Amino acid sequence: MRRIARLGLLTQILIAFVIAVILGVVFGPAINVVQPLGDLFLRLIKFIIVPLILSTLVMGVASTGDIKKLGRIGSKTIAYFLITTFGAVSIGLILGSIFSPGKGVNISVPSEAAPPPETEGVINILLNIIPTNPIAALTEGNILQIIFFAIFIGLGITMVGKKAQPLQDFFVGLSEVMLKITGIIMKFAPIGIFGLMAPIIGEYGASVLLPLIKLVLAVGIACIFHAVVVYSLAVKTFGKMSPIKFFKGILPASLVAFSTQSSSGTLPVTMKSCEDNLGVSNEVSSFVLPLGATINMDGTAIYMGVATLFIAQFYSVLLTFEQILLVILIATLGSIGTAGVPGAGLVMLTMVLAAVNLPLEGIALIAGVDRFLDMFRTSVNVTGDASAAVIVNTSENKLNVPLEQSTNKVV
Ligand code: DAS
Repeated sequence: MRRIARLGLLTQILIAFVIAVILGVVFGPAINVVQPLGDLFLRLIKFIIVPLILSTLVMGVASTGDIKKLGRIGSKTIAYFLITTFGAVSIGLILGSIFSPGKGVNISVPSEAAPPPETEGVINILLNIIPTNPIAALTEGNILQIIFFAIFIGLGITMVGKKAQPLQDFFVGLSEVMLKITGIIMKFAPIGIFGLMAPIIGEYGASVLLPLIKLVLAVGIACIFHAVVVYSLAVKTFGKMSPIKFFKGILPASLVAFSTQSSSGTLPVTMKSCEDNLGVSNEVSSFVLPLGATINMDGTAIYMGVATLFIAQFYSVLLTFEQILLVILIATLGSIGTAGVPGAGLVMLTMVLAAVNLPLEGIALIAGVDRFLDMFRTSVNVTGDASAAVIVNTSENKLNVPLEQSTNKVV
């Protein structure tokens, strides 16, 4: 047991997933006795969603620094982040519907999952984002209204500056506490995922896992498509840089991100690659890249799009157009709150599922392959941050070395 405890969390989840499949096949529906372990894990996840989103989102927005600094560079950076993230989740949804990885599995929605919300048209959905009572939004767990509330609190802190420092310190402290609690809860994840997965396998057989292979393929292809198409067009059009030069220059960081699954952990390599290989000035890279590693997660947004469709298809739930719009909105804004650490996207996915009332049990399905999905999404997160740095750098005419003379050595 001690040896397993030393293994990385995602490896432990993988082991738990395999054991769940084996015991589910061996014992069949009788394995249902372990279901309470899964229910306990789901309740713990639901318990942290609201305070985690609120604190990390306020922190993410407030971390953009003082409003004066936000000015020209900040507004360009954040505009680019939002546009590419919006595009990313849309690409994820398009490829998720083309691949339909979860289709063909006849699993009914677990009885305790809440009924789908009455969707009252696009205009009302957008109006309902604004909470008439933020406290009620928090107590009801209204995800979109919490995101709206958190973003405005973060902007308010940035605009007020020094006087709001105690409030910012409070949210910094709260986000640290919530991330610590998330870490504690995630230690229970292997057992929880075992308790969720084994009954599904026991009930429906191991064939329900086949769609997971399609899910990894769908996320991988969506990530590669987004990186190659969107970032090539962006760096060529706005960064005045050859896409070949861009991808060659950022490759070291993309590979480190793929193997560590951590944007924050890759940040030093991202900054060095941008400055040494892509001619980005230190002034731009030291503002854009740390901000990007905190709030710009295109790969995670793609993953949220594909995974949400996968779970809806898996449980044969047809999402309405308005719900799809909701997913795009929440994944775009919610990815701001995703931490640049391994597995963060899986926790934030619960926020999207909760908003469109999809069964959170779907998290257990995905958890077993989440490590592989995280490799792709983190690599895209980092590559997207670098594309923003190149574009902002060019628009600020901050090229510290004329591109044709910039060193071609790859760090
Ligand atoms: N692993 C996260 C990152 O470091 C992304 C995620 O989990 O979605 O960017």
